[in-house]
Amino acid sequence: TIKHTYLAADFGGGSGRIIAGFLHHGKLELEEVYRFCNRQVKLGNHIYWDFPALFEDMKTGLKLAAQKGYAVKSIGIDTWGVDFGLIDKHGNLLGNPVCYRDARTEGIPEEVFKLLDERQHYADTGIQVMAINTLFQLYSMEQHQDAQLEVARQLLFMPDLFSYFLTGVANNEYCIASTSELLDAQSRNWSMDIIRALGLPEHLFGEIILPGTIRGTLKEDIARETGLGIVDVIAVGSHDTASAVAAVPAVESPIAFLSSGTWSLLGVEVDEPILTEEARKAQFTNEGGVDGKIRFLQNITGLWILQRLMSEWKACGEEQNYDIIIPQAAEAQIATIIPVDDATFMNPENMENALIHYCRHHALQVPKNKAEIVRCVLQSLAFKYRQAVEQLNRCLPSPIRQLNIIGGGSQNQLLNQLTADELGIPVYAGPVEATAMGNILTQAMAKGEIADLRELREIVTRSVTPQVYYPKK
Ligand code: ADP
Ligand code: LRH
Repeated sequence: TIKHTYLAADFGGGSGRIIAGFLHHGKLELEEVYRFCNRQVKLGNHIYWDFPALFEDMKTGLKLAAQKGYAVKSIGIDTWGVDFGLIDKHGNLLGNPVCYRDARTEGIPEEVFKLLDERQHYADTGIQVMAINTLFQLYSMEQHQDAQLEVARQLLFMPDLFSYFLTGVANNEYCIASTSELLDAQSRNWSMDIIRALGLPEHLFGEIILPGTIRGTLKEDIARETGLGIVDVIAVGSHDTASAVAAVPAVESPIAFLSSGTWSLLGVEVDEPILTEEARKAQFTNEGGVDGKIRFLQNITGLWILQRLMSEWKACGEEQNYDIIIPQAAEAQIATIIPVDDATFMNPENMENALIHYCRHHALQVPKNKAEIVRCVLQSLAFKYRQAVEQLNRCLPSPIRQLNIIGGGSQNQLLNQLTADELGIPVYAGPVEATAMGNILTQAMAKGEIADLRELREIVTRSVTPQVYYPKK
């Protein structure tokens, strides 16, 4: 029998994957078709993403799906936030996208807020000021008279860029555009006032399209090369966190989530942006969601620290396994809490050295082995989540009563339990591939198979069984 399939291309900070989704009898079944590494590449003075390799990896996954004989209805793409590529007048990519961890934005927010009033800026955009945001990357390029910026015709965020090279259609999806810090939170369109105040080229910013819009069809050469034929490419919540939040298996209001991967995105879904001084001071952001929703959340350094430690330890010759190290960390005893968002941990040459150095310099008990290091990182994350939830609750009419943890990090049983213990509320863990689910089901919504976000979440709820963790203390 022919299997009708939606394909999600999901690019996270740590890995990318092509996932096939089959929707029948109101349930969604997933199959991982292909997974590949997403690496930061240091070249000269900058850190880049390897866009050509990622594009090739995506095509490999699409080919594999075609070889399986699936009848592919459409493809949706989501990626991490804030990064972008610039296109020239011939439609060529001007350079490899620079990674948000690059040092080019150091000190740039301070420069920008000589031109813009920081309070007013938050009231306008509703976005948590982070140096990694597109606004600061662009302003840094502008300040350095970057040659690419001078000749660029259009800016495409990562999911827009992948879609563009698949279809030839160049536009900007709303959810990912909201991570730029250049949208007006109310009109949900470009803030031309900010763009002009910073002297950025106005023509870079294209048409904003909403999740559920058909971007175009595969270009003929790609259709042939992949063997997929002429298939629609649909704009989904193309910021990975937007797709993940769409697939939270809950319908209670407000939906409280922790999207746990390279980053920890902790917040609630609301109908309108919260643009108060309290929200600004608590460093909450209002990012665009699927079906007109707003994701009111805090960007917290997440499992990045652990990811880096694991890859450093692996580079020392020993294969690393979460299923071994996490139970060891559960047995370890160390009181140290580090501030996970400290700049030290943003992109150190060596994460283990950075962590040990931090402890020594702050008179904290220094972890003696891997298990203690992992324990220290996980309890520091849980501690940070508690602070974030306390701040979140102050911005809401009533405190959240449960937290849904989704994404790869929801497999971390120790972190789930520590989080429940810190927050004093039940934690529901899963699904692991929430992002792919949200991506796929938003395509199904565009194709008329699903009516709205509520129905989308009912399908997720029917398809997965989250693990519950109750607070022990
Ligand atoms: P991203 O989309 O940002 O790349 P993911 O949602 O794929 O992130 O989550 C990746 C994280 O999931 C890893 O950093 C790791 O901490 C965690 N993880 C992956 N596999 C496991 C596992 N088997 N057990 C516990 N944690 C895991
Ligand atoms: C998580 C994420 C997060 C931020 C960061 C840059 O993958 O998308 O929401 O935007 O990457």
